[in-house]
Amino acid sequence: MNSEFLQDVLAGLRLPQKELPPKYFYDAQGSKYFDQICELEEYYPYRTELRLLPQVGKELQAYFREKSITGIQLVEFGAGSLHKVKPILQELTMVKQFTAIDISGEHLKAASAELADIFPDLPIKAAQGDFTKPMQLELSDATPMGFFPGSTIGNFDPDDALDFLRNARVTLGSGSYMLLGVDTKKDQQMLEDAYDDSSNVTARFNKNILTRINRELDANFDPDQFEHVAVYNQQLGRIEMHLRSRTDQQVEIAGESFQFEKGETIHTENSYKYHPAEFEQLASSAGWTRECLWLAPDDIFAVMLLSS
Ligand code: AVI
Repeated sequence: MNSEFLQDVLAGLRLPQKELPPKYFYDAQGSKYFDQICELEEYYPYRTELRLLPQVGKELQAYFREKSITGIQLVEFGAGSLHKVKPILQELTMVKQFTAIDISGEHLKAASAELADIFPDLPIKAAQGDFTKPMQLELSDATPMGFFPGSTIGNFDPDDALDFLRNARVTLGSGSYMLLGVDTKKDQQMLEDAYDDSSNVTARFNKNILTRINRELDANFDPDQFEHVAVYNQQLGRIEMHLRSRTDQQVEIAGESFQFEKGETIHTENSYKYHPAEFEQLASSAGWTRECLWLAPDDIFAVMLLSS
């Protein structure tokens, strides 16, 4: 049994507002559900950012040329399936080396091999590790640029986002750049629909964490007895996902009992949304300066270039 997973689950469910860390969504099934989410009509962030990236890559090439920068080493944080880096690599031809960092070594190896088929002349390195902490990477003398797409930074609480941005500066070193995808504040209905889609894929993604706990931690959740909830918390500027108990019930996990009252929730994820100026302020507290900003039509998604 994975003891860190068990300890995190027990600690989260002992809190007055029960919670589970969202990083545990992503077992093999959860990652498949997430890929399905990215295909949904309602989930605008994935396709909106992907459509913006060819233009971003093209303009970055001109931007760096103007600064007499001739070589970039690109470092993707939390690289996952490496879909987003392709349009950047296609346009930003001055990338001399690409390093992908991810917690899951297996996934990373497969995705890196696929990328190597498309860009056979590009040196590609896969670094397994916790990218939220400072890391020692083998960097060449080309200018480092971090890449953190998908608005994954929105899944960190603002304090953790600040820590990540500070640590990324340490990992990338002085004179580095950072390219980030940030989901913006917008119409509440559009936000809530993106996290509570009509085909219930996000509901399955959310409940899958209970199935995973049952399988890996000797627990007896009945996922059908929980309901998927996604609400926009206006005050905190975040979508919150919860699992709401449909009834009074008791669940056993590795010998410990947990009581749920009807209507009580387990808070499973936050997805923070930022006005570009708000995010710029956060980045500046971590020592980064905003250099460029690309906005999707109707400002529904932002991509930002920061310099250290
Ligand atoms: C990975 N992350 C940026 C997604 C998001 O939009 O916060 C995770 C997600 N949760 C539900 N749908 C998508």
